[in-house]
Amino acid sequence: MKKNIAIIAVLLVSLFAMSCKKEVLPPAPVGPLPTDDQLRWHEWEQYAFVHFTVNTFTDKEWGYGDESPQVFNPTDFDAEQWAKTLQEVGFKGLILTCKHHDGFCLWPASYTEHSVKNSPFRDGKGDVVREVANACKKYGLFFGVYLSPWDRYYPEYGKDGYAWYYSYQLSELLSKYGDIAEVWFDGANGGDGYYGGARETRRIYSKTYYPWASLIEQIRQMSPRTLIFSDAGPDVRWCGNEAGYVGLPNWNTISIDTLFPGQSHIFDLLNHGSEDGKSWCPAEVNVSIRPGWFYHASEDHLVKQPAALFRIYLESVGRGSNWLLNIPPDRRGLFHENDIQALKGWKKMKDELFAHNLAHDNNNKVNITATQTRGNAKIFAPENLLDNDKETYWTTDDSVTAASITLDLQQLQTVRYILLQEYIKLGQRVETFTIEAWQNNQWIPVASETTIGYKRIVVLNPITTSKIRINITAAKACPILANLEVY
Ligand code: FUL
Repeated sequence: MKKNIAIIAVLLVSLFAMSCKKEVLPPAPVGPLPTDDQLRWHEWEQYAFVHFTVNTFTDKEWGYGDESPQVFNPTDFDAEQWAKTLQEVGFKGLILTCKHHDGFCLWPASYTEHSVKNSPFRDGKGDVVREVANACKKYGLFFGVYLSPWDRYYPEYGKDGYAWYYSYQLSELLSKYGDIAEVWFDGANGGDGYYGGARETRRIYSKTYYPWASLIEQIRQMSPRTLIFSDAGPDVRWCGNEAGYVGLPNWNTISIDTLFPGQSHIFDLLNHGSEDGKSWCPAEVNVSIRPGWFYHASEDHLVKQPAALFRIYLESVGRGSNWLLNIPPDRRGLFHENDIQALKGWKKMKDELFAHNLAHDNNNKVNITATQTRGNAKIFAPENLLDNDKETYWTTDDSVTAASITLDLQQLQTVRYILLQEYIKLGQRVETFTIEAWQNNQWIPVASETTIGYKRIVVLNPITTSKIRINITAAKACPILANLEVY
């Protein structure tokens, strides 16, 4: 009896002690944070840009604005062919040039005759924007719009009467075509143009000529979930080049109050972002699958091949940005066979290289450990890096900004890629990290890197090893990692 009482007393005391034990709290957020819509944006990773207008038929890159709407005459237009192709290769959406610099509108826009309504397309009754928006919906893709601020057709461009016209066009696109996921504001402003017959050079200062603040406000009012892209964000920024890469380091933060669309000389800043930036404004990498943005038959043999596309993927998505790949339809109004073949080749290559995640190999019972875990709590343990759940993570105590994770693969494997993801909901933190591989009873350095962000794919010289060690060497605050994959 006495013995039983003693056991019960011990149990009660330990239960009491356990309940008194302080709950280990998650780290506090650091720096600017992504909004829910920006988090959704990060998950898109790759999507298509579609440049299509009179230029497709005049073989130009920049229409002057004097093109007859009659030239716009795709013989076999099929937006579903675009959407189906994109869906098959894992692209998440499409952004269409509803109006490029030439001012020709792909929808029957009000207050202008310069549109599809005066073209032979569907006998002047067609609406390319509608057909593309519907095709996207059918194939589960998001739809976004590019509306060139520069308009080489419109007589009032460069004068006072343009702002309302542009804002009206924006309202048509935002109100008639269902959900608009992203609005793309181009920073290009070349100067000369047709301008209703004036045929002259009109220079504007982008910062003050376009009413950016009220245009942004208009989008927020009409379509609060639409993300706004420009050189200056506010939601997504340009990556500073059209060559298909974002820089290293790549910070998702930048001070957008110092930027405006159409600025020059800030390419480097856009390419890298800034660690102490005051806004979350990640970079989007826009690049064309062909040398030009519009279709030219003469470039049919210059379509980027799967290996080139894969490299761009690694240098955009693999560096924590999104990839906006332009695929220009031809004069039939279809994606060209060569472009489709290249896209499918890229998909196959990516799927094969990332087919087998060595860090998730259950048969081998991989083992993961960390030099430090926040409060020694299970909810913050390194195992969270391997559980396929982006909401769970490994993190350390607040005082720790350098720590290592070791992944024991339990057998020799050849490793080529290491994929890491930060838990960006609590801010981008990691400044530098290194990777080592276990060989001949010692750790061999195999990579020395900077930022991680939403996703980082580190390309290694293939190395045969049984253990990988990731050392976070500096961070803005305690590191928080949500995912680790090894290929
Ligand atoms: C540039 C434009 O001038 C090109 O024609 C193209 O639209 C590209 C995406 O942006 O600024």
